[in-house]
Amino acid sequence: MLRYLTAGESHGPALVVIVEGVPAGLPILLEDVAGELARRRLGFGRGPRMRFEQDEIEFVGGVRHGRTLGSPISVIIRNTEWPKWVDEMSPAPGATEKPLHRPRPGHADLVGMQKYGFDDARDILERASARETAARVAAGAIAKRLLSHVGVDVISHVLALGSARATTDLRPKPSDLETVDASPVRCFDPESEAAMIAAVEAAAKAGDSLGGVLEVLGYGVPTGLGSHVHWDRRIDGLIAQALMSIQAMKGVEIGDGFDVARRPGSEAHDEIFWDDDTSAYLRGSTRAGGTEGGMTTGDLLVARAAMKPLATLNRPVLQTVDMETKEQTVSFKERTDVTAVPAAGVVAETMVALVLADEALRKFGGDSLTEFVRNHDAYVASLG
Ligand code: EPS
Repeated sequence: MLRYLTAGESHGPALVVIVEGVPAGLPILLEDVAGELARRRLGFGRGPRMRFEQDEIEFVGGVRHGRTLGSPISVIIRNTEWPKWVDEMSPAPGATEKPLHRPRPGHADLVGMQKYGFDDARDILERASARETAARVAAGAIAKRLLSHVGVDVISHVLALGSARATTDLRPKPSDLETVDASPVRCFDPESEAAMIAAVEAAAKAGDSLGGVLEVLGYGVPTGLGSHVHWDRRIDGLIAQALMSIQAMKGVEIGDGFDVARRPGSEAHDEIFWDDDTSAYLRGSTRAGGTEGGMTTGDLLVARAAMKPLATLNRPVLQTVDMETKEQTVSFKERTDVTAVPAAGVVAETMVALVLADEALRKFGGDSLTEFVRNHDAYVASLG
Protein backbone atom coordinates (compact mmCIF):
# COMPACT_ATOMS: atom_id res chain seq x y z
CA MET A 1 0.00 0.00 0.00
CA LEU A 2 2.64 2.47 1.19
CA ARG A 3 6.17 1.51 0.26
CA TYR A 4 9.39 3.37 0.83
CA LEU A 5 13.03 2.81 0.18
CA THR A 6 15.98 4.79 1.47
CA ALA A 7 19.50 5.03 0.06
CA GLY A 8 22.65 6.82 1.07
CA GLU A 9 25.59 6.66 3.47
CA SER A 10 26.15 8.80 6.56
CA HIS A 11 29.01 10.80 5.01
CA GLY A 12 27.99 10.40 1.38
CA PRO A 13 26.66 13.28 -0.73
CA ALA A 14 23.00 12.77 0.20
CA LEU A 15 20.28 10.51 1.52
CA VAL A 16 17.35 9.71 -0.74
CA VAL A 17 13.91 8.31 -0.01
CA ILE A 18 11.21 7.23 -2.44
CA VAL A 19 7.68 6.90 -1.04
CA GLU A 20 5.12 5.14 -3.19
CA GLY A 21 1.38 4.80 -2.61
CA VAL A 22 0.51 8.23 -1.23
CA PRO A 23 -2.86 9.34 -2.65
CA ALA A 24 -3.01 12.37 -4.97
CA GLY A 25 -4.01 15.75 -3.66
CA LEU A 26 -2.33 15.59 -0.24
CA PRO A 27 -1.10 19.08 0.63
CA ILE A 28 2.59 18.82 1.50
CA LEU A 29 5.26 21.48 1.79
CA LEU A 30 9.00 21.20 2.03
CA GLU A 31 8.59 22.95 5.40
CA ASP A 32 6.53 19.99 6.70
CA VAL A 33 9.45 17.67 6.00
CA ALA A 34 12.04 20.20 7.20
CA GLY A 35 10.11 20.64 10.46
CA GLU A 36 10.20 16.91 11.21
CA LEU A 37 13.88 16.69 10.29
CA ALA A 38 14.62 19.57 12.63
CA ARG A 39 12.78 17.73 15.43
CA ARG A 40 15.00 14.68 14.80
CA ARG A 41 18.08 16.79 15.46
CA LEU A 42 16.79 17.75 18.91
CA GLY A 43 18.11 16.53 22.17
CA PHE A 44 20.76 17.16 24.75
CA GLY A 45 23.61 14.72 24.29
CA ARG A 46 23.90 14.80 20.51
CA GLY A 47 27.30 15.41 19.00
CA PRO A 48 28.68 18.49 17.24
CA ARG A 49 27.55 17.33 13.82
CA MET A 50 23.94 18.02 14.79
CA ARG A 51 24.83 21.64 15.45
CA PHE A 52 26.69 22.40 12.26
CA GLU A 53 24.98 20.10 9.77
CA GLN A 54 21.83 21.37 8.09
CA ASP A 55 19.42 18.99 6.41
CA GLU A 56 19.23 20.51 2.92
CA ILE A 57 16.16 19.01 1.29
CA GLU A 58 14.42 18.99 -2.05
CA PHE A 59 11.45 17.18 -3.59
CA VAL A 60 12.63 15.55 -6.78
CA GLY A 61 9.37 13.85 -7.72
CA GLY A 62 5.73 13.32 -6.82
CA VAL A 63 4.86 16.81 -5.62
CA ARG A 64 3.59 19.72 -7.73
CA HIS A 65 2.29 23.08 -6.56
CA GLY A 66 2.24 22.02 -2.93
CA ARG A 67 0.32 18.75 -3.28
CA THR A 68 1.05 15.14 -4.12
CA LEU A 69 0.45 13.77 -7.61
CA GLY A 70 -0.13 10.14 -6.64
CA SER A 71 3.19 9.26 -8.26
CA PRO A 72 6.25 8.16 -6.23
CA ILE A 73 7.44 10.98 -4.02
CA SER A 74 11.17 11.37 -3.81
CA VAL A 75 13.02 13.51 -1.30
CA ILE A 76 16.73 14.18 -1.36
CA ILE A 77 18.50 15.23 1.84
CA ARG A 78 21.95 16.59 1.12
CA ASN A 79 24.69 15.99 3.69
CA THR A 80 26.33 19.35 4.26
CA GLU A 81 29.28 17.39 5.69
CA TRP A 82 30.00 15.94 2.25
CA PRO A 83 32.79 18.36 1.18
CA LYS A 84 34.95 16.97 4.02
CA TRP A 85 34.35 13.41 2.84
CA VAL A 86 34.61 13.72 -0.95
CA ASP A 87 37.80 11.65 -1.17
CA GLU A 88 37.12 9.19 1.65
CA MET A 89 33.65 8.38 0.31
CA SER A 90 34.29 8.82 -3.40
CA PRO A 91 32.41 6.38 -5.66
CA ALA A 92 35.36 6.43 -8.08
CA PRO A 93 37.85 3.52 -7.99
CA GLY A 94 40.51 3.91 -5.30
CA ALA A 95 41.34 2.94 -1.75
CA THR A 96 41.30 4.59 1.65
CA GLU A 97 44.50 5.43 3.46
CA LYS A 98 42.77 5.02 6.81
CA PRO A 99 41.07 1.61 6.93
CA LEU A 100 39.29 0.90 10.21
CA HIS A 101 39.96 -2.61 11.49
CA ARG A 102 39.34 -2.42 15.25
CA PRO A 103 35.58 -3.10 15.22
CA ARG A 104 33.34 -1.59 17.90
CA PRO A 105 31.47 -4.11 20.05
CA GLY A 106 27.74 -3.44 19.70
CA HIS A 107 28.04 -1.94 16.21
CA ALA A 108 27.59 -3.61 12.82
CA ASP A 109 31.35 -3.37 12.13
CA LEU A 110 32.64 -6.89 12.75
CA VAL A 111 29.80 -9.04 11.52
CA GLY A 112 29.21 -6.69 8.58
CA MET A 113 32.84 -7.02 7.48
CA GLN A 114 32.68 -10.79 7.85
CA LYS A 115 29.42 -11.07 5.97
CA TYR A 116 30.20 -8.67 3.10
CA GLY A 117 33.89 -9.49 2.80
CA PHE A 118 35.35 -6.05 3.60
CA ASP A 119 38.49 -5.18 5.55
CA ASP A 120 37.53 -1.55 6.29
CA ALA A 121 34.74 -1.06 8.83
CA ARG A 122 33.76 2.17 7.07
CA ASP A 123 32.29 0.06 4.25
CA ILE A 124 29.73 -1.13 6.83
CA LEU A 125 29.34 1.64 9.37
CA GLU A 126 28.47 4.32 6.84
CA ARG A 127 25.20 2.60 6.03
CA ALA A 128 24.60 1.12 9.49
CA SER A 129 24.75 4.67 10.93
CA ALA A 130 21.55 6.15 12.29
CA ARG A 131 22.01 9.07 9.90
CA GLU A 132 19.80 6.92 7.63
CA THR A 133 16.86 7.69 9.90
CA ALA A 134 16.77 11.21 8.43
CA ALA A 135 15.45 9.63 5.22
CA ARG A 136 12.87 7.62 7.18
CA VAL A 137 11.75 10.78 8.99
CA ALA A 138 11.21 12.51 5.62
CA ALA A 139 8.93 9.62 4.62
CA GLY A 140 7.28 9.74 8.03
CA ALA A 141 6.52 13.45 7.62
CA ILE A 142 4.44 12.55 4.54
CA ALA A 143 2.72 9.68 6.41
CA LYS A 144 1.91 12.03 9.29
CA ARG A 145 0.39 14.59 6.90
CA LEU A 146 -1.79 11.86 5.40
CA LEU A 147 -2.89 10.59 8.82
CA SER A 148 -3.75 14.11 9.98
CA HIS A 149 -6.60 14.13 7.43
CA VAL A 150 -8.27 11.24 9.27
CA GLY A 151 -7.63 12.73 12.70
CA VAL A 152 -4.59 10.67 13.70
CA ASP A 153 -1.67 12.19 15.62
CA VAL A 154 1.49 10.26 16.51
CA ILE A 155 3.73 11.77 19.18
CA SER A 156 6.46 10.54 21.54
CA HIS A 157 8.25 11.32 24.77
CA VAL A 158 11.23 9.97 26.67
CA LEU A 159 10.51 7.77 29.71
CA ALA A 160 14.06 6.94 30.76
CA LEU A 161 17.60 8.01 30.02
CA GLY A 162 20.18 5.71 31.54
CA SER A 163 18.98 5.02 35.05
CA ALA A 164 16.99 8.30 35.29
CA ARG A 165 13.30 7.54 34.77
CA ALA A 166 10.12 9.61 34.56
CA THR A 167 8.38 9.30 37.91
CA THR A 168 4.82 10.13 36.81
CA ASP A 169 2.41 8.28 34.54
CA LEU A 170 1.55 11.55 32.80
CA ARG A 171 1.22 11.19 29.05
CA PRO A 172 1.49 14.13 26.67
CA LYS A 173 -1.43 14.89 24.32
CA PRO A 174 -0.84 16.14 20.77
CA SER A 175 -1.24 19.71 22.06
CA ASP A 176 1.66 19.05 24.49
CA LEU A 177 4.13 18.16 21.77
CA GLU A 178 5.71 21.61 21.75
CA THR A 179 6.32 21.30 25.48
CA VAL A 180 7.94 17.90 25.02
CA ASP A 181 10.12 19.16 22.16
CA ALA A 182 11.15 22.17 24.27
CA SER A 183 12.57 19.81 26.90
CA PRO A 184 16.28 19.16 26.18
CA VAL A 185 15.66 15.46 26.75
CA ARG A 186 12.08 15.40 25.34
CA CYS A 187 10.73 14.35 28.74
CA PHE A 188 7.18 15.38 29.75
CA ASP A 189 7.92 15.08 33.47
CA PRO A 190 9.81 18.25 34.54
CA GLU A 191 11.01 16.65 37.78
CA SER A 192 12.75 13.77 36.04
CA GLU A 193 14.10 16.01 33.30
CA ALA A 194 16.82 17.39 35.58
CA ALA A 195 17.95 13.88 36.53
CA MET A 196 18.08 12.89 32.86
CA ILE A 197 20.16 15.94 31.96
CA ALA A 198 22.51 15.19 34.86
CA ALA A 199 22.85 11.60 33.63
CA VAL A 200 23.83 12.80 30.14
CA GLU A 201 26.32 15.29 31.59
CA ALA A 202 27.92 12.58 33.73
CA ALA A 203 28.16 10.19 30.78
CA ALA A 204 29.65 12.94 28.59
CA LYS A 205 32.26 13.68 31.22
CA ALA A 206 33.16 10.01 31.47
CA GLY A 207 33.38 9.70 27.66
CA ASP A 208 30.56 7.17 27.89
CA SER A 209 27.17 6.77 26.19
CA LEU A 210 23.59 6.28 27.43
CA GLY A 211 20.53 4.36 26.29
CA GLY A 212 16.95 4.81 27.38
CA VAL A 213 13.28 4.14 26.86
CA LEU A 214 10.87 6.14 24.72
CA GLU A 215 7.11 5.91 24.34
CA VAL A 216 5.10 6.50 21.17
CA LEU A 217 1.43 7.46 21.45
CA GLY A 218 -1.11 7.28 18.63
CA TYR A 219 -4.17 9.48 19.14
CA GLY A 220 -7.31 9.15 17.00
CA VAL A 221 -6.27 5.81 15.48
CA PRO A 222 -9.37 4.25 13.88
CA THR A 223 -10.73 0.93 15.11
CA GLY A 224 -9.70 -2.04 13.00
CA LEU A 225 -6.32 -1.34 11.43
CA GLY A 226 -4.37 -4.59 11.06
CA SER A 227 -6.01 -7.98 11.26
CA HIS A 228 -6.28 -11.16 13.31
CA VAL A 229 -6.43 -13.36 10.20
CA HIS A 230 -2.73 -13.85 9.50
CA TRP A 231 0.56 -13.40 11.35
CA ASP A 232 1.99 -10.76 9.08
CA ARG A 233 -1.13 -8.61 9.22
CA ARG A 234 -1.16 -8.19 13.00
CA ILE A 235 -0.68 -4.50 13.78
CA ASP A 236 1.20 -5.10 17.05
CA GLY A 237 3.67 -7.30 15.17
CA LEU A 238 4.06 -4.68 12.44
CA ILE A 239 4.67 -1.93 14.98
CA ALA A 240 7.17 -4.06 16.89
CA GLN A 241 9.11 -4.80 13.71
CA ALA A 242 9.07 -1.16 12.66
CA LEU A 243 10.34 0.03 16.04
CA MET A 244 12.92 -2.73 16.39
CA SER A 245 14.29 -1.81 12.95
CA ILE A 246 15.53 1.53 14.30
CA GLN A 247 19.28 1.41 14.88
CA ALA A 248 20.18 0.45 18.50
CA MET A 249 16.69 -0.69 19.61
CA LYS A 250 16.78 -3.79 21.78
CA GLY A 251 13.25 -4.07 23.18
CA VAL A 252 9.68 -3.18 22.25
CA GLU A 253 6.53 -3.25 24.36
CA ILE A 254 2.94 -2.69 23.28
CA GLY A 255 0.87 -1.17 26.08
CA ASP A 256 1.97 -2.48 29.45
CA GLY A 257 4.03 -5.14 27.69
CA PHE A 258 6.18 -7.22 30.03
CA ASP A 259 4.36 -5.90 33.09
CA VAL A 260 1.11 -7.53 31.93
CA ALA A 261 2.82 -10.92 32.15
CA ARG A 262 3.18 -10.47 35.91
CA ARG A 263 -0.52 -9.77 36.58
CA PRO A 264 -3.45 -12.16 36.94
CA GLY A 265 -5.92 -12.13 34.05
CA SER A 266 -8.48 -10.29 36.13
CA GLU A 267 -6.09 -7.31 36.25
CA ALA A 268 -4.45 -7.57 32.87
CA HIS A 269 -7.10 -6.49 30.35
CA ASP A 270 -8.98 -3.37 29.31
CA GLU A 271 -12.61 -3.78 30.33
CA ILE A 272 -15.34 -2.77 27.92
CA PHE A 273 -18.06 -0.21 28.70
CA TRP A 274 -20.73 1.55 26.65
CA ASP A 275 -20.82 5.34 26.75
CA ASP A 276 -24.32 6.70 26.11
CA ASP A 277 -23.08 10.23 25.61
CA THR A 278 -20.78 9.45 22.71
CA SER A 279 -22.53 6.25 21.61
CA ALA A 280 -19.18 4.46 21.63
CA TYR A 281 -17.45 1.63 23.48
CA LEU A 282 -15.07 2.78 26.18
CA ARG A 283 -12.06 1.24 27.93
CA GLY A 284 -10.99 2.24 31.38
CA SER A 285 -7.29 1.52 30.78
CA THR A 286 -4.60 1.20 28.10
CA ARG A 287 -2.97 -2.06 29.21
CA ALA A 288 -3.18 -3.58 25.75
CA GLY A 289 -1.81 -0.40 24.19
CA GLY A 290 -4.80 0.08 21.89
CA THR A 291 -4.50 -3.28 20.14
CA GLU A 292 -6.44 -6.52 20.51
CA GLY A 293 -6.18 -9.57 18.28
CA GLY A 294 -3.67 -7.79 16.06
CA MET A 295 -6.10 -4.91 15.36
CA THR A 296 -6.27 -1.37 16.65
CA THR A 297 -9.17 -0.94 19.08
CA GLY A 298 -9.67 2.77 18.47
CA ASP A 299 -8.19 3.58 21.88
CA LEU A 300 -4.90 5.30 22.56
CA LEU A 301 -2.10 3.38 20.85
CA VAL A 302 0.88 2.90 23.18
CA ALA A 303 4.23 1.43 22.17
CA ARG A 304 7.60 1.68 23.89
CA ALA A 305 11.09 1.00 22.68
CA ALA A 306 14.29 0.44 24.63
CA MET A 307 17.47 1.80 23.05
CA LYS A 308 20.89 0.47 23.99
CA PRO A 309 23.70 2.95 24.67
CA LEU A 310 25.47 3.94 21.43
CA ALA A 311 28.31 1.58 20.61
CA THR A 312 30.73 4.39 19.78
CA LEU A 313 32.32 5.81 22.91
CA ASN A 314 34.22 9.07 23.14
CA ARG A 315 36.63 7.25 25.47
CA PRO A 316 36.95 3.81 23.89
CA VAL A 317 37.37 1.21 26.62
CA LEU A 318 35.60 -1.80 25.15
CA GLN A 319 37.87 -4.67 24.23
CA THR A 320 38.12 -5.73 20.63
CA VAL A 321 40.56 -7.40 18.26
CA ASP A 322 42.68 -5.72 15.61
CA MET A 323 41.52 -7.70 12.59
CA GLU A 324 44.88 -7.36 10.82
CA THR A 325 47.18 -8.48 13.66
CA LYS A 326 44.60 -10.33 15.83
CA GLU A 327 46.02 -8.41 18.80
CA GLN A 328 43.74 -7.55 21.71
CA THR A 329 43.05 -3.78 21.75
CA VAL A 330 40.25 -1.22 22.16
CA SER A 331 37.88 -0.18 19.40
CA PHE A 332 38.58 2.78 17.10
CA LYS A 333 37.29 6.20 18.02
CA GLU A 334 34.70 8.01 15.92
CA ARG A 335 33.06 11.31 16.74
CA THR A 336 29.74 10.40 18.34
CA ASP A 337 26.70 11.42 20.35
CA VAL A 338 26.50 10.75 24.11
CA THR A 339 22.90 9.74 23.64
CA ALA A 340 20.38 9.86 20.81
CA VAL A 341 17.33 8.73 22.80
CA PRO A 342 15.46 12.08 22.53
CA ALA A 343 15.91 12.06 18.74
CA ALA A 344 15.06 8.37 18.53
CA GLY A 345 11.59 9.25 19.85
CA VAL A 346 11.01 11.29 16.69
CA VAL A 347 12.25 8.38 14.56
CA ALA A 348 9.94 6.03 16.49
CA GLU A 349 6.95 8.32 15.76
CA THR A 350 7.94 8.12 12.11
CA MET A 351 8.04 4.34 12.08
CA VAL A 352 4.65 4.02 13.81
CA ALA A 353 3.13 6.67 11.50
CA LEU A 354 4.40 4.76 8.45
CA VAL A 355 2.81 1.52 9.71
CA LEU A 356 -0.49 3.27 10.49
CA ALA A 357 -0.55 5.08 7.13
CA ASP A 358 0.16 1.82 5.31
CA GLU A 359 -2.62 0.01 7.16
CA ALA A 360 -5.05 2.93 6.79
CA LEU A 361 -4.43 2.88 3.02
CA ARG A 362 -4.97 -0.88 2.99
CA LYS A 363 -8.28 -0.46 4.80
CA PHE A 364 -9.63 2.73 3.21
CA GLY A 365 -7.85 2.81 -0.15
CA GLY A 366 -8.35 5.75 -2.46
CA ASP A 367 -6.34 7.23 -5.31
CA SER A 368 -7.04 10.75 -4.11
CA LEU A 369 -7.02 12.21 -0.64
CA THR A 370 -10.74 13.01 -1.00
CA GLU A 371 -11.54 9.37 -1.72
CA PHE A 372 -9.35 8.17 1.16
CA VAL A 373 -11.01 10.53 3.66
CA ARG A 374 -14.52 9.74 2.32
CA ASN A 375 -13.93 6.00 2.73
CA HIS A 376 -12.57 6.53 6.24
CA ASP A 377 -15.50 8.72 7.27
CA ALA A 378 -18.07 6.26 5.89
CA TYR A 379 -16.45 3.38 7.81
CA VAL A 380 -16.28 5.34 11.06
CA ALA A 381 -19.95 6.32 10.63
CA SER A 382 -20.86 2.66 10.02
CA LEU A 383 -19.44 1.70 13.41
CA GLY A 384 -22.26 3.70 14.98
C1 EPS B 1 26.48 8.57 13.92
C2 EPS B 1 27.53 9.34 14.34
C3 EPS B 1 27.48 10.82 14.30
C4 EPS B 1 26.03 11.28 14.34
C5 EPS B 1 25.28 10.58 13.22
C6 EPS B 1 25.20 9.13 13.47
O1 EPS B 1 27.96 11.26 13.06
P1 EPS B 1 29.42 11.87 12.89
O2 EPS B 1 30.35 10.76 13.22
O3 EPS B 1 29.50 12.30 11.46
O4 EPS B 1 29.47 13.05 13.83
O5 EPS B 1 25.96 12.68 14.24
O6 EPS B 1 24.00 11.07 13.13
C7 EPS B 1 23.68 11.91 12.13
C8 EPS B 1 24.53 12.50 11.32
C9 EPS B 1 22.26 12.15 12.04
O7 EPS B 1 21.84 12.95 11.17
O8 EPS B 1 21.52 11.55 12.83
C10 EPS B 1 26.60 7.10 13.94
O9 EPS B 1 27.69 6.60 14.16
O10 EPS B 1 25.57 6.40 13.72
